[in-house]
Amino acid sequence: MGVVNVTPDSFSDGGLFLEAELAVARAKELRRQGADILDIGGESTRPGAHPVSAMQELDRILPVLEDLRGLDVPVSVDTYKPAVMRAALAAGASMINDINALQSETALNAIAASDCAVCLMHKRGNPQTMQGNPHYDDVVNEVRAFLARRVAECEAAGISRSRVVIDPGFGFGKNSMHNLELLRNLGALVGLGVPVLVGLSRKSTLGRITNQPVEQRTIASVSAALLAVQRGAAIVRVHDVAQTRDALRVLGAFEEAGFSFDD
Ligand code: HH2
Repeated sequence: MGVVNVTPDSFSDGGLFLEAELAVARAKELRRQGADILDIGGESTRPGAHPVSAMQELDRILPVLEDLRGLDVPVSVDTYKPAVMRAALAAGASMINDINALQSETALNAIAASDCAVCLMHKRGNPQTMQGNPHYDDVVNEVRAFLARRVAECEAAGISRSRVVIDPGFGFGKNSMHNLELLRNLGALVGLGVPVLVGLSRKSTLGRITNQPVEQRTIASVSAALLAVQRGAAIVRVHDVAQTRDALRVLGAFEEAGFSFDD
């Protein structure tokens, strides 16, 4: 999944693709580089970000969606607002990526009324507050239980499991240790039986580990994506598509050759 942020303030590519033409060109470039899904976002959710109105978000993403209609790749929209979900689906999006796991009022209805795919992400708190000393007794089990509950709520609302993807929400109310624990135990989420999406690309945990600024985190991000896929992630949400694709090709070739990591 290749990320295109149509925002002025995203932590890694804020302001680069705010013009619709630039965002569309970036989306097409990521497609050429091998993205199987494009994720378009019109509001930053980095720690400390300020929310924008549904109208502002739509002003940013609708021209991009219109232009991407007919491209040979599914388009996802990163939003937690039901009004944006509805308009994005009407404009051709086929997936909604919701960092709020469809907990906003009427979000379940908006998705149930369509046949789109949906990503349910775990987070603790909101972007303004979420990095203020997050605490868990058992991060893996707490995140797992939350996601299992949200998948069940979706099913009860008429959204079949076959449309659902889950995501532990790296960095959303989690410190570096929580993130690493979740990555190491990704199998606990894979065991829920729906595809798992992982978004670690360029995140501050990788900055802390490598001591690199956000624009120098490609190698760390590719390494994290590889670890995630080895542990069962079905989708990795990344900014550096070409580099990630090559790494995943090596892993794919290794696995196809019949070796395993126990060899
Ligand atoms: N991370 C970000 C945004 N959306 N969605 C999912 N499902 N999982 C994630 O880990 C995730 C996400 C944050 O990254 P980015 O979009 O690059 O930055 P910003 O929120 O500042 O636009």
